[in-house]
Amino acid sequence: MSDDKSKNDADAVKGTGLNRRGFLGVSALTGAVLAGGTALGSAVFTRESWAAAAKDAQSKIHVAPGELDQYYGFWSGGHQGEVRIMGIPSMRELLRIPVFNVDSATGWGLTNESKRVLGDSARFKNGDCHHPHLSMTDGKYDGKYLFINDKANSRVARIRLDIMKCDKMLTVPNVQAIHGLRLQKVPHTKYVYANAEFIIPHPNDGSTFDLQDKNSYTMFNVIDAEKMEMAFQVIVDGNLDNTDADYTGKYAASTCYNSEKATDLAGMMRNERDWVVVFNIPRIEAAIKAGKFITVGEAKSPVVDGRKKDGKDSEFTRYIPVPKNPHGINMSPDGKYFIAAGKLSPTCTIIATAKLDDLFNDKLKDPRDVVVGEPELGLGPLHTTYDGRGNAYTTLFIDSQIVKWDIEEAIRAYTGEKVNYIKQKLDVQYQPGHNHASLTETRDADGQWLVVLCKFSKDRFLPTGPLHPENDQLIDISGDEMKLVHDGPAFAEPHDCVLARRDQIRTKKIWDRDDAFFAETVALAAKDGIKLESDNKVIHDGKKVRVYMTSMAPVYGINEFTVKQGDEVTVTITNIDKVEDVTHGFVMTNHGASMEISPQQTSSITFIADQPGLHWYYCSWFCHALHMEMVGRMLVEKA
Ligand code: RUQ
Ligand code: CUA
Ligand code: CA
Repeated sequence: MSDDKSKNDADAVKGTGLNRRGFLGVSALTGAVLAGGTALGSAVFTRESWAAAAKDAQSKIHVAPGELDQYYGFWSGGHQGEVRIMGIPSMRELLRIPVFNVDSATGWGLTNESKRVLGDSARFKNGDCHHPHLSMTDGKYDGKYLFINDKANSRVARIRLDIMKCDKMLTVPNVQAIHGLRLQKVPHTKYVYANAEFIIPHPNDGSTFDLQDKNSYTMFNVIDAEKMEMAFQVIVDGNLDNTDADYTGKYAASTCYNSEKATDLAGMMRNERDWVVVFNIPRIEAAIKAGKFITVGEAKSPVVDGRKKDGKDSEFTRYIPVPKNPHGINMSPDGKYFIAAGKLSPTCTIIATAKLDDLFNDKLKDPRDVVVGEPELGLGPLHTTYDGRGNAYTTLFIDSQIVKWDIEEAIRAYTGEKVNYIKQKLDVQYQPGHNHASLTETRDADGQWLVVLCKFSKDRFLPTGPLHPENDQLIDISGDEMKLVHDGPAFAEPHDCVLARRDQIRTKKIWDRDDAFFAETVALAAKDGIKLESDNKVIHDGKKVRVYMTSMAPVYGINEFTVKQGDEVTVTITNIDKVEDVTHGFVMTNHGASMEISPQQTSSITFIADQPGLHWYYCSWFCHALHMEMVGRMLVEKA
């Protein structure tokens, strides 16, 4: 098949740097991005050839009406701020989980329960999710949590997978822009590893722009996954981009593209090599236990210094030089290798985890001694994923391709042996960022499906005006050859995704009445002497009015209530329906109040009754033949 073609490409890059896409050198990368990705590689498809391939693929991905998908997909919603649940292989969107955004349907960001989760950061209405990851026990998904970063406002959130709601959120102190996020795999997800991308001065008090000063740095952030509190932070040289963890529980590794500590594009591309930074977690834990840490600013979380001092490594970190502005770093499912993608270099760097102990015990002369391979793959390598059969799949942003390559063969080639480690290059449409093979980041990597998140869709869908959807493509990797089987338009901007087998995710059908998600609301009601499952009562407490009611299709427990203009009204509704899928809503017209109340859930919302008059409230989730009639009225008397 395309082995020869691939080889020619690799040779061409190695040699003259001139091939069919030779006009796009490294310096043109940024140009290509700015020009909206003019570099489409050999992606010359015809409608006819595409249609033929699609017909063959159709049978593979067809999930008939009433049938269920094999896998759950969890997609980041990018700067839309949410997480999306997908079915694979149908690529149908099942549900959205609002996290860092405000959601009108569920009332996320509006209800008291969601505001408690959002905490101080409830003042932000935006977020920028990149990396959703599922908690693990012994390197396998355990179905408990999903964690997601917010680059925009430096947060990390946790989603409970049993109810598919965000239940905790943490603003990481003293850093800017949480980007790379991965989880400890072994023995279990005790820690969330979160990279802060941008270097800032400390204290960041408005007195300087200077990044070269020793008080300007960023940190590697480690969060206690169960408590969702800071465990510790590590000061680093340079900046941090992506991260991953190994299968011993001992090491995490992050890419750094700004070893220059530069402030502009040219400066950030000055060095031929930046770093993969490796963190020795047990050593950091030991230092903190021994009280050998500092704190930064007002935050109480322990901080250790992982920077080099006078050219000497700290005990906590090692800096491995890798080319050039590296981006993704991905642990292979056999636990043997961290593979870092070169981005501005056409290579990936293979780091052997078996050599990391020696690296930290200073038994190696050169940190590059842990590098066992550096295959040339194509232009703009960003992320790598695995099929569990020894193959790696790397996205080539500039080439608009996925390259499939054999890891062990690439390692042999590094020793000088003549092997063609490149197995196939497949055009994708267009400019792929992340890719993700089914269960690839766990011991269960099964090599069935590969999702490719393409940043440009161009001509693949009906035109939608200047703003285009992205294109999330599905590739069958179960055979020897990669086959593109589905195009999926997606709204801004799925950065990354994970796939889990459907038996690994177990959700509740209706809420438990003692669920922690609304426990505080229940406790507040108890103070008013209210039994939420049965009581319908209005309590006037000075300028505060608390309305407690039940909902059961198609009626609210309270049909009308009266308040005074300027009162702060809190409506607390308990859905006493026990029927799966019978969700009610509550919308108070002209007050910006809207929320979901699923079976056996309690939800509450607070607003100011600032407009005298009669205001209808109604159920917003279609629940019954008489759903339209599920209404009530609030009378606001003039102050
Ligand atoms: S990073 S396109 Cu935000 Cu995951 Cu690589
Ligand atoms: Cu209750 Cu619609
Ligand atoms: Ca750089």
